[in-house]
Amino acid sequence: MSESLSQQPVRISEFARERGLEPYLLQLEMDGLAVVPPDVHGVSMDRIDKLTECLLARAKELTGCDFDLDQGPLQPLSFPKATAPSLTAEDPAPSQFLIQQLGSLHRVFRDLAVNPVAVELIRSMIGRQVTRFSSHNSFVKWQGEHGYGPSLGLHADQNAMPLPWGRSALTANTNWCLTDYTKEGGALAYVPGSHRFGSRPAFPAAVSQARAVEAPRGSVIVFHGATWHGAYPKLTPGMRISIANYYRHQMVTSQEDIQNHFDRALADDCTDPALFRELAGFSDTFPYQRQNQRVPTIA
Ligand SMILES: O=C(O)CCC(=O)C(=O)O
Ligand SMILES: [Fe+2]
Repeated sequence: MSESLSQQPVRISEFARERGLEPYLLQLEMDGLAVVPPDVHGVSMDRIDKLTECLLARAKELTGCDFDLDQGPLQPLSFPKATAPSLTAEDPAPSQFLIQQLGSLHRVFRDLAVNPVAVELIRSMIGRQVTRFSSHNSFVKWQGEHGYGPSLGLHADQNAMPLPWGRSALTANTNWCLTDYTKEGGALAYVPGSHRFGSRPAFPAAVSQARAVEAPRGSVIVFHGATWHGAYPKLTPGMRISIANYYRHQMVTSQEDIQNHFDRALADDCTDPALFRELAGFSDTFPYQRQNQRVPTIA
């Protein structure tokens, strides 16, 4: 290594140092994923209870079905028939769905999206000034043999981006565990260090390299957009609930159109409105919706 490279200081922010984030920054660098416990991210277990309660209420609102944390859905559920013919003779019964646009649902979700520790770790991968929200979703799951099938649904969140991928993340994710994550209970699956391959998952090798991310309720799993991940089927009774607050580089399209369609008054109703506005991209130049450059006129 050249002298100038070897002498480059590792820059860790004052905030990261104060909050003891070095081990998590190092693990993100090495493995492309880190599990951060409540005493480090600072979200109380009361808040985790509140988030869970809001999601169970929203699940009922969307489906009409009652959900119980220990039992799962209390009535049988099916998805509306797809218009295209199914690839498999029999679709497995549904055992999960997404609750979307959480930021508009309740202030507790907006507070979570600007959690300073989560945002610091995400910015360490994407870039401090260029990090934006992509989407705020909840994965709601219950017992079911199939899950994502034999592939475990392994993917990199930045799969859609053209190759080659560089070192910095084009997207990065947080999965807040609102229930315990165990392998049998349908934990996230991931391939340690796969973000350094800089490519999409290679099958079938990826499946045998995958590990369960086991983590107690209240933890947040933070991962790089190039990290190969999926999930194990939920084989145990009861529910598995997470919140995926997903972030992007400002030049990457967002999943949810927060920049143009998010209620500004709601954005101001959270623990850090300035940060929320910045991550929402409200003041970004792109995409513009009208002529935004000066035009000369006859002098
Ligand atoms: O928990 C899951 O089922 C998958 C989560 C995931 O892929 C994500 O949040 O990007
Ligand atoms: Fe993903």
